[in-house]
Amino acid sequence: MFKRVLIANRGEIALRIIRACRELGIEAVCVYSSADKGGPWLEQADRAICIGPGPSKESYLKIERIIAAAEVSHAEAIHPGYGFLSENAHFAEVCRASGFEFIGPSPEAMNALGDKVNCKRLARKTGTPVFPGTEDAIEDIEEAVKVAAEIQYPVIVKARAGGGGRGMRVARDEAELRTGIESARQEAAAAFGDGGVYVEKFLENARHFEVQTIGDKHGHAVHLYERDCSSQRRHQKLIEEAPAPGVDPKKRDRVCESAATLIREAKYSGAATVEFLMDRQQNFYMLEVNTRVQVEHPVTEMITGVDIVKTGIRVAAGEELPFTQKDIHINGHAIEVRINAEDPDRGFMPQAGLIETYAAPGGPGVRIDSHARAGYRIPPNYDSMIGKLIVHAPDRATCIERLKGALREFKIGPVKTTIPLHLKLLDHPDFRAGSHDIHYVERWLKEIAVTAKV
Ligand code: MV4
Repeated sequence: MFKRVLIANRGEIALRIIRACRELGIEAVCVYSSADKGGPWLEQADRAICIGPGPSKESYLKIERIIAAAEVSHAEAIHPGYGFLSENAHFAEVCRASGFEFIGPSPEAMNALGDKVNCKRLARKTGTPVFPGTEDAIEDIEEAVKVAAEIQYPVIVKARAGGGGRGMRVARDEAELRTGIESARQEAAAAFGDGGVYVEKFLENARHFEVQTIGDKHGHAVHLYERDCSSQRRHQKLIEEAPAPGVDPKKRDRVCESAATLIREAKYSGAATVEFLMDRQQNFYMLEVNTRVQVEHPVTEMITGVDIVKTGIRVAAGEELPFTQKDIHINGHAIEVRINAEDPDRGFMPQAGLIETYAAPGGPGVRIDSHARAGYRIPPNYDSMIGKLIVHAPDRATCIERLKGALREFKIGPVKTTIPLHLKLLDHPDFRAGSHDIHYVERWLKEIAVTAKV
């Protein structure tokens, strides 16, 4: 096992990784920007090294500075967390070339799954369900027009290098397809330096179903079942839960096993998430693979009992997965809400500044992953998530009630947070019925904005 790991991240995920390191007897070295000086998680690290000023581009995204910090601290491995450099294959490559283990997939596996055209090709081969559409990136617009006519409109144009909703265009007829390909190409070239786009069938009113998987360097890979992440606004998830409500157990097993097969065939080691959309008939279509540990990994930890972060470190150190598929079972239900320092009444405006009041809930099945506390000043430079509240209970109905109780106990001020919003969302009839889709939050926000005006 590693003696010392460098954490190339900040906030709650840095703290989560520190905790995992501690349990494994590993020393944790944190890098931080000057905007994060005095950050509460840094107190828990064995060492903290300032790598630059507040803007991420000059600190958490500066590869040379992170490698230099790993060198001076004699770390053996680098954990990227999520965001920042976590899905950057070049960074994974530089870590390897500099003699540090990257805690995550090899650059080869990251490229094989991170490129959506390659990923879809491998998925077709392994029997992971995908949307019908063009098999390669579009070379000839007339070919794409032909495919769209076959699969029928509406279709969606997507960037092969994209993710999280950037570089996408829905087309409802041939004219929209032609302009959509052009504008998606331009956007993708500017955003990702790769103008490759492809076309597939567009599904309306879907649910977002994502399968947690984990592989080792010995050819083993398992799934840890799924999460439903349909509660989102502008591609920012608000509520995540596991398991997905109302899914047929046979269909669940089939799609989860197909996700494990996909990452096994990619020779993938570490945690990965295979994203799907699910339609009303519970047909599944793969969207993309996230080659990192995700924000919402705790709900999966709660229902499976697997420590995903610790296991990710173990497999990076060359250990075999300490369990096989038959050891993994769903126990109860878990829901996570993201506590963001944002004002939902003012367009979700980020709220930087001093937290004066911070009273956290407790009780059975209540977990908080947060770096925040009273006296913590939220810097303006990074994303607004200041913590996650995760609740576990024997069943979904109890879990929702337990979560509402915990949210009522949670007092944070004077900065505005998403706590009051969550209390309302958890009472939304569609969410309670488990029949919600990826658009219900935005639909509901529009409705209440109209009601507030009259
Ligand atoms: C889609 C889709 C409908 N049909 N693909 C958005 C983010 C990116 N991961 C893929 N996305 C979508 N792809 C097809 N063929 C609808 C979305 C989508 C979405 C997906 C998951 C969660 C929220 C979403 C919000 C809007 C659109």
